[in-house]
Amino acid sequence: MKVILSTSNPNKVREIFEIIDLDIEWVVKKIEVEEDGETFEENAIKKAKAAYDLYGPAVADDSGLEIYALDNFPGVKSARFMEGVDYSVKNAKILEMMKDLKADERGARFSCVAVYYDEKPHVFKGVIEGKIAFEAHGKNGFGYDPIFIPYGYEKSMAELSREEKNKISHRAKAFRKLSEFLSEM
Ligand code: ITT
Repeated sequence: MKVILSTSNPNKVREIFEIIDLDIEWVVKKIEVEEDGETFEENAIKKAKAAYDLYGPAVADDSGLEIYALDNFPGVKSARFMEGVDYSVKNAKILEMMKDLKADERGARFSCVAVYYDEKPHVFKGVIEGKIAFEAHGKNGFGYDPIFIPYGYEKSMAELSREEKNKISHRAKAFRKLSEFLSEM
């Protein structure tokens, strides 16, 4: 079976290939879509449908960080917040915005909505709860991983190995469900 993986983010591609172990011929495509939805689900469906309309059965994800004390910022704007600027600078900016918040006021979560589109959308969701660190740590992963400490851990997501992140992450949870769905088709 051939499936399009629609994303412009090579880190997502790597993680998704590490999570899904199925006999599928993946074709990665970058398709420009305006991500103007109000939810991860709306945007993920939009991305997957755009790929499906062009090439056939397709997978996409929309994901991001939601910080409770900041009204779920950056949320669906996770990729567009300070777009074009290095994540070390974006992460420093978030830490600066949160400098007066105490440990118990730093709750946050990563969400991922993965969509398989084939005539209609099939939607799979994953969330990981945690908190925002006081300093950025770690070099693994990507994006906001250096400032996110998963619940039950004392290190950031960027200090976890790939295998550890892929056991617990929002993306792993969503894509394991998607993988199970594809394996039963
Ligand atoms: P595509 O839309 O082309 O797939 P993107 O990077 O623009 O790629 P999103 O619109 O889903 O993807 O934006 C998600 C952003 O949220 C991403 O750029 C990161 O900044 C952040 N993010 C998502 N998952 C993450 C993860 O596992 N670790 C760290 N940051 C993550």
